[in-house]
Amino acid sequence: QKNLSIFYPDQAELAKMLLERGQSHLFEDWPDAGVDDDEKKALLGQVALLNSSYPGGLASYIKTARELLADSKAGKNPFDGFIPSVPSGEVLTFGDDNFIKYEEAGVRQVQNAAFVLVAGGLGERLGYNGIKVALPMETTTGTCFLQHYIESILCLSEASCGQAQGQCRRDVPFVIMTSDDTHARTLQLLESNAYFGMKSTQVKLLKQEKVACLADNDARLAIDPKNKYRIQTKPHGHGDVHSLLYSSGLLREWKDAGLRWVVFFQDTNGLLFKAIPAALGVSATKEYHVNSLSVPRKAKEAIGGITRLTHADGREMVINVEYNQLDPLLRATGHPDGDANCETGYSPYPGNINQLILEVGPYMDELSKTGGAIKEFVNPKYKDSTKTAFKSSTRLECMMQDYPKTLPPSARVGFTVTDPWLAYAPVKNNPDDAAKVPKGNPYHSATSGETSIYRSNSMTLRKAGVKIDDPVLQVFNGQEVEVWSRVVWKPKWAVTFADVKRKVSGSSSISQKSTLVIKGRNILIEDLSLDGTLVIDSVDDAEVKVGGSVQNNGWKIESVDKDSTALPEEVRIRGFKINKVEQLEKSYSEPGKHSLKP
Ligand code: UGB
Repeated sequence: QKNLSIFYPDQAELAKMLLERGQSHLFEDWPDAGVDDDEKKALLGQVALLNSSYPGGLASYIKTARELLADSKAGKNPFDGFIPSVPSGEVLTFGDDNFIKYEEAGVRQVQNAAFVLVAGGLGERLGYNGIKVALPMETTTGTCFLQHYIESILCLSEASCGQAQGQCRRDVPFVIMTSDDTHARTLQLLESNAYFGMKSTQVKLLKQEKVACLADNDARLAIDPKNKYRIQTKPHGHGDVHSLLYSSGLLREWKDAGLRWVVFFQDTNGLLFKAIPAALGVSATKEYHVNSLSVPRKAKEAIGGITRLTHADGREMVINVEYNQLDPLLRATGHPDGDANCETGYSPYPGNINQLILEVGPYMDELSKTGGAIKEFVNPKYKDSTKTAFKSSTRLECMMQDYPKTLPPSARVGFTVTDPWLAYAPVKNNPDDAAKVPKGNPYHSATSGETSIYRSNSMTLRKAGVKIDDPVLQVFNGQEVEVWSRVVWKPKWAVTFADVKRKVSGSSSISQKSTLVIKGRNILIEDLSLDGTLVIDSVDDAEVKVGGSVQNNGWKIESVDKDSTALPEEVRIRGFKINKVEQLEKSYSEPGKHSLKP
């Protein structure tokens, strides 16, 4: 009370609100006014930020926290009364007529879409010191994730309006959600690379704030152990993206501009754009309000399972059940084997990869009601079975894929499943944890992230008629992976399977030891026999026919020691490096028709 006089009126109001909600401990043992006043005001400044960045403010946060902590203490099952079953969705087979039809429909929709990357996570599981979007997606070219994402969006939007970039009806908006952990470095990556070719005005960074930590079951806010005038904070989860899009006014802007789709994606999936056009096509054709892109999931794989939940009272929803909850839910509802593979070798529940496509109109309507608040959860680690004290402070969390939980039954919520190799290769696990992944399950590591890109590209070329050797098995950082020919192309060469098919003809072959890097736009592969490395580039208005026989010592993929500090972290976490021994490298800088036939 005696300190209230030092605060501005709005700060004093906030302090009173906290006192009324059982938070007097925050102000306990404070010296009299006149001592540490700046620090005391700084605490209230922090409280104001925590209050304004949470839908409903801190009062609502504390109320929800008390309810969820009570449920957790009582051992209440969040799925109480719900029976899980396998939902049906649109299953795509890469390259067949249906896939191509959806891809075409999806490309047409891109100019009506906004893209949103959630990149606020630091990636504790990966243990990498930089931001994940700056990691090379593959080390053949060293292209980082963010560059690939931006180039893919630009090329898709160009394909969508059928005109050169800059002449499109509008620039497709691209939003990146950052956090204190990633914001400055993401901005720096963009600025030092001229936004990878995107207009800086096209890119918006929205920073998520952390939320207050909770010290006990009464939801008393935890004091920062390093500073008694601060509340300890932790990330609230990727679900914040919805309230940020709403509170920033961007969603309204997009709706007013006539945009129809918001496409969400995560930080380290080098394959995601392979399936985005087809998934957008599914959204448009089926008029889905929510479309969740998914892949066949191995039992126990650390990705959520898309599940139909049916309640005795008639409620029903198709929703992600997070990987740590699927097994207990199944066991509690008559599936004694829990999270297990079925006869296909995969879990019957499709795997959620958090690539969501939401239709703007219904999304805006929903957020106008909720303010973007997403159903939260709390996961306290208790000291003992009495569940009266925590080992360390906890906080409320939310996930972006829980958005449909508040939707009415009339909402059209669907999902699209793609081939397992096509669209998902995240980089999430550090080498030691990845090496412990059960045999046959994806590693989700830097090693598998990169080798999966070569596999996906090689299989795509195979589907387009190129003869590609089978892969060999190799072990890097304790993980056995298939090593395919290192085939990489820039999005401007191909963003759809139709692009690949148009640019590949005749009878071509690529040996397993080979590397093919295609950088130019109009490179036509025709009767090429590659056994070595070929890197080919051209200006946009050149057309280059590439054929004949290319043979050289190529680029070799070589094991490295993950503990060798002489190597950069980006290399160590994948357990191999590319030794560039010999290559044929050609670049065509003049417009017109060219031919390469060594
Ligand atoms: N992220 C944020 O932007 N802010 C945050 O506060 C936290 C994360 P993780 P997770 O597809 O592989 C999700 O940590 O949460 C960003 C789904 O819940 O990599 O364990 C972060 O930068 C799961 O169902 O994943 O699991 C990153 O881009 C499954 O789909 C993204 O959020 C799984 O991803 C995901 O964060 C998956």
